[in-house]
Amino acid sequence: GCGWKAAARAASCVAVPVEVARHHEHAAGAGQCCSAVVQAIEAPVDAVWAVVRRFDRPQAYKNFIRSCRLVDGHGHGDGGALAVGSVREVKVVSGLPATSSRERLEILDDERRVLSFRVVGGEHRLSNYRSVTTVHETASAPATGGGAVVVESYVVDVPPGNTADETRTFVDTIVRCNLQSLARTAQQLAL
Ligand code: A9S
Repeated sequence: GCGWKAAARAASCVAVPVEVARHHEHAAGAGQCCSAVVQAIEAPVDAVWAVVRRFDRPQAYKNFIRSCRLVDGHGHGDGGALAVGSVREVKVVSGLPATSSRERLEILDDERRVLSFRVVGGEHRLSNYRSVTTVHETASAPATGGGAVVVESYVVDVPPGNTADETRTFVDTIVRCNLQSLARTAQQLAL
């Protein structure tokens, strides 16, 4: 069971198709926790998705990431085309209990606007982190040329010495920061 249903209720203005909603239903095993964050964005859905889909450029909106490079898998060495199996290595800004993270692209669905990645290594405390990000269209405000809602859900191991609540608080904070920054980035792009 996961925070997806509560998140969906919070985003009651958006109709999420079942085939997209099911991506947010994480099965958290023993010693894991999961949650979801919802962010409304006053920008066209295409502008938001254009930023989110760039698995090779998370630093475009994730302020905790200093740099990123594709290291492995499909999509590496063929001009950088993004495909499931691509692996990125991100370097983290100082001040966090982490220095790097290695992440594999699990889903990139341009039609339904779904991106998912999984942590496969690195120096940090979020083992087996997996997230799903979906972008949805909302009733458009004419002045802003459209509106979007982003839903980001995740599942992760609870690190040794921490509780599930502490882990959710930590990760929710990072995800909320990322999605607020995504909103600013997409709004700039749409101007
Ligand atoms: O990058 C994301 O989409 C989401 C999160 C929660 C990333 C977390 C992180 O990259 C840090 C920001 C460095 C925090 C990882 C993998 C571990 C951390 O401790």
